[in-house]
Amino acid sequence: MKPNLHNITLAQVAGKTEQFVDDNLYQFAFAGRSNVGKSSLINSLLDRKALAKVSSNPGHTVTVNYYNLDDKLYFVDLPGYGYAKRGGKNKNQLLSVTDSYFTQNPNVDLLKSVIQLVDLKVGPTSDDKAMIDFMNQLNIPYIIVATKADKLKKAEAKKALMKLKSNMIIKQDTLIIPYSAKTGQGKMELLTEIYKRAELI
Ligand SMILES: Nc1nc2c(ncn2[C@@H]2O[C@H](COP(=O)(O)OP(=O)(O)O)[C@@H](O)[C@H]2O)c(=O)[nH]1
Ligand SMILES: [Mg+2]
Repeated sequence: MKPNLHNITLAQVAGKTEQFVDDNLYQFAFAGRSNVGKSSLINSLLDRKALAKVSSNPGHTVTVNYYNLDDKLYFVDLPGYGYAKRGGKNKNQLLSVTDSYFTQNPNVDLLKSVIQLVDLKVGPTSDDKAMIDFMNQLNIPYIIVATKADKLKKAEAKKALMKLKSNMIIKQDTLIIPYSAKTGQGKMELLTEIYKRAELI
């Protein structure tokens, strides 16, 4: 059964390893650089205006946030990476929380997929490539969501998608979904895919 999206709670805010959620629900983690449209994507998927804060201060979140969807699965909002303005100590903390979610998390086997965001127009940045490479190495399944698709004309969007599909760093047969939080493009496809992978439909 699909989750009732009226029943969503921010179940846990984890700033360190010991705070990672420890129960048996499947998890889907959302990863991407700051400003790629991650908060907008989560809000759009869940029909909320401001569940995940659309930040005017990029890179501010240094916690792993767990949204419980009707006790059926978790959406896990990972910190945005790759924002140069927040260098030094903060950047390290940012990387280490995300890193430990994958490497020091006893429940990582419940992670069904990472929803990896890439700006469709911009393409994968060096930080995106590092993240994708990291997932390839750890054998973590992922879906690429190409954000802000509405910013491109149809022909341009098609071209950008082809380019993304042929990007060597992205594992072959990876699902790539163009998305717009503005128009709702890609929303049904992504939600359906998540529910399938969570064995809810
Ligand atoms: N045109 C367009 N703009 C978007 C879309 N998604 C996000 N944005 C804008 O991109 C900026 C960053 O969005 P946000 O969701 O806060 O990104 P985050 O830092 O990755 O969480 C904001 O100004 C959003 O309004 C989209 O689908 N289309
Ligand atoms: Mg955000």
